[in-house]
Parts: sequence; C-alpha cells; structure tokens
Amino acid sequence: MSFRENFMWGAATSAYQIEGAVHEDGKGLHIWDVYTSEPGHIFENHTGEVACDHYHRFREDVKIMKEMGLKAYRFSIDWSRVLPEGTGKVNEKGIAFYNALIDELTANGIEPFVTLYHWELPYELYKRGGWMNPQIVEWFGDYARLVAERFSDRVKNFFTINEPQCFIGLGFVTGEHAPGLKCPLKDTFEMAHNVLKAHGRAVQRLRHYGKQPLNIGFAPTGSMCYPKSDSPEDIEAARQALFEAPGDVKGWSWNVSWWSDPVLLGHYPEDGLALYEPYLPRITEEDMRLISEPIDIYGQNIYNGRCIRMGEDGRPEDVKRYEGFAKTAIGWPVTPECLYWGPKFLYERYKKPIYITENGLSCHDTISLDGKVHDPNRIDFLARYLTQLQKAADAGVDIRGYFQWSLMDNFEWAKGYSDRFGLVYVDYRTQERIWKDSAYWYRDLIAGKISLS
Ligand code: GCO
Repeated sequence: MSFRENFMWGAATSAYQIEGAVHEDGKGLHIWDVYTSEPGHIFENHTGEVACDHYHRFREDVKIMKEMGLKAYRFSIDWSRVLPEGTGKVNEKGIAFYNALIDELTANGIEPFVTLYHWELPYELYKRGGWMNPQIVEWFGDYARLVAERFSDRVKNFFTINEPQCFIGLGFVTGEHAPGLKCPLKDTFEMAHNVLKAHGRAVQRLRHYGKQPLNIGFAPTGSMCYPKSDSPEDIEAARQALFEAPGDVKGWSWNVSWWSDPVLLGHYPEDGLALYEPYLPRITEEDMRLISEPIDIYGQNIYNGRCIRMGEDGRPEDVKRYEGFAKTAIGWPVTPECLYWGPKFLYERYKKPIYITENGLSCHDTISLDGKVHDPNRIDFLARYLTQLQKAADAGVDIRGYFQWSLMDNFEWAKGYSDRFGLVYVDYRTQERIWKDSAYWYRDLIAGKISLS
C-alpha cells in the first residue's frame, strides 16, 4: 500500500447515534431528543434513547477498536451532555464520561478525533433561536473553549462542525431531520452564515485554549463529481460541476463551495452570490475574516458521486447511470471513483491535508444460520473505494487518514435502526456486538495482510 506512514486508519461514529443514556447523569435535551420523542418523524418511531448503549459499554467498544487495529477513532461530543443548557453551567458527569472515553482510547494507542457538532443542538439554545440567533457564535465559541480546556491535553485533532449541508438542508429546508422545520430560504442562508461564523470562533477558541498545538478542521459532506473519461474536457467538466452552485435554490445547501470556499479561501463563491442574492444576509469583511480563521486539516465525508462529461454546449452535464447500476441498501449509488476524484479536486482547490472523515455503506446485514454476519457487499465496496483513495494518494494528494462510517450499526437519523452502516453488527435486543466479515477484512487490511488492487 502506498498510503503515507502513520496513515490514520479509523472508524467514525457520532454521539446521538450510539450513546443512549439520554436522561442520565444530568444531560440536557437537544433537538434530536425532542424531535424523536414525537411520533411520526422517524422510521417506526425509533429513538436514540438506548441506541448502542455506548455510554455504558464504551470500554467494550474501545476493546473492539483495539482488536481491529484502528489507529484512530472519530466521535462527537454531545454539546448538551457537557452543557445541558448549551451555555453556562457545566455538567461534570458529562465531562467525566468523555474523559473516561478519551483515556480508554489513549491507553489503547488509539488517536481520538473529536467532532464538536454532529447535530446535537441543545434544546435550550434552539428555543432562543438556535442557529438563527447571532449569539450562537459566542455560545459555540464558549463550548469550544470548554472542550479545549478539558480535553485537549490528550486530544490533538478536532473537527468543529459536521455536514452543515445536511443539518441545514434537512433540518431547516426540507424538514426531514430535527428540528423538522421548513423555513423561508432567507432564514436558512442566515443560519448558514452563523454556522460558518460559529465555526471560525470555535477555531479561535480551540487554538487559544488548546493545551498543545492542535490540528483543527471541519467535516463537510457532498456528492463528489468524477469525469466520464480521462479527456481534459471531461475532467474540467467534473471539476466545474463539483464546485458550482446548485441552480435550484431549494437545493442550495448541497453545495461544496458555499461552505468550503469561505472557510478556506475567505470568500463565498461568485456564482452562488449572484444566484442566491435575494436570500442573502448582510455579509461583512469582518465576518469573512472570522470564517476564514486558518485551519490545519480538511475533513470531507464522501459516500458517492456523479459522473460528469463536457456537454456540446461547453457546460458540464450529468451522465445517466445505466439500468441496474449498483446501489447500497439505503439506495445510494456505488461510485468508487469519487474517492479518487473528490480528494484530488478538493486538494487542488483548498491545498490542505485531507482526512476522509466518513465513507461507508449500509447493507442488508443479518445474522446467518452459522451465527455470523456475512457482508460481502461491504468488503467489495471498501476494496473498490479504498483502491481509488490509494490512487489519489499515489497521485500526490496529501491524504492523512480514512474513517469508516461506521464502527458499528447505529441510529441512522430519520431511518432509525433500519439501515446498518457498521463494521460491527449490533443486536439491539441484547446489545451484543458481532463482528461482520468486513470488520475482519478491515483489520487485515490495516495489518497489511491484504493489499488493494
Ligand atoms: C453525518 C452522517 C452520518 C450518517 C451517515 C450515513 O452526518 O456525518 O449523516 O451521521 O449516519 O452519513 O448516512
């Protein structure tokens, strides 16, 4: 394998998706706690109340990571567990939980990568306007300071926000995710601007209060674009398509450059500014300085991509997928090329070391008659995708690590427990963890016993 030395082979999770213990030890409510407690929002009214019971079983879970040979683990802190009201009084029991988890990881030689916001907006802050209230910039900054003060002696790597595309787009445009709102588009642009400013403030606070030099980034998502052929025209078309602003304003949040250009280049993209002009909030130079506070690493969640060619009119166009195109259980297309072209285009534009902060798939995993969980589709998917990622590394893209989504099956948001993304199977009736075949495969890959392509 030609990944760099010290390549961070990892797996990822997020707090609400695995922790459970939502009413324990002084945790406050967040928008997902509230949203899932009301029937009709989530598949079969599932909630994260118990989830994988990771809050009580984290030692067992770290043991699994260790046996798998993971070098790194990406997890998120539930803001409302450490600050039940989002701001003000600290919940020491919540802090103690994350301290114990971090200690367990470091004692086992696993590098913790901490996400500050994987969608657990404290309900008390939501009631005060949440992302609409400009004060959230300071609320989030204070939270980041707390995290730096309490955890950064052992944690070096931080991602501020996870997938703003989703939590704004699904939470406030289409209303499929908590808090389930369909807001005027103008509001959603304002929230997005506050999200980016909050990110900037968090970077400053982490840096200032960090107990050691930190690697700080954020973790956006997006459908990548890859060219139909290796012709310069198709490659250029794919690059343009990846970074262009969606023409349908209702889908505006599904946008790479609207989120990443401000953070890394210090300005919003020109095409978006023109296209979305009627909806935009006031944007000042001072805002842009805050938003583009320098970061060290670029996280990107990548699941799939669109195939693009240059059209006869000189504009990029989507190539229709053939009938029967491979898809995962959740229905997403299998497009390994996105893990070559995505990092390549992103690295060319943003010039930052890249972590693939999420990549993976759901399969129809079940316990077979032999008591094992066979998931050949996941192994095939991972082999194909990682071969492409390796190709990107070979081509000189600075890729530092890869986090499989997910370590174990968990609460898949509006889909509840109906989709299984884990390397490890969770039997929710008993909380038994069963290694899927892919978990053994990943272990062997990390150990260098399997080579790609
Ligand atoms: C994210 C993702 C994860 C999902 C995964 C599969 O926000 O990082 O939404 O939480 O579980 O992407 O959909």
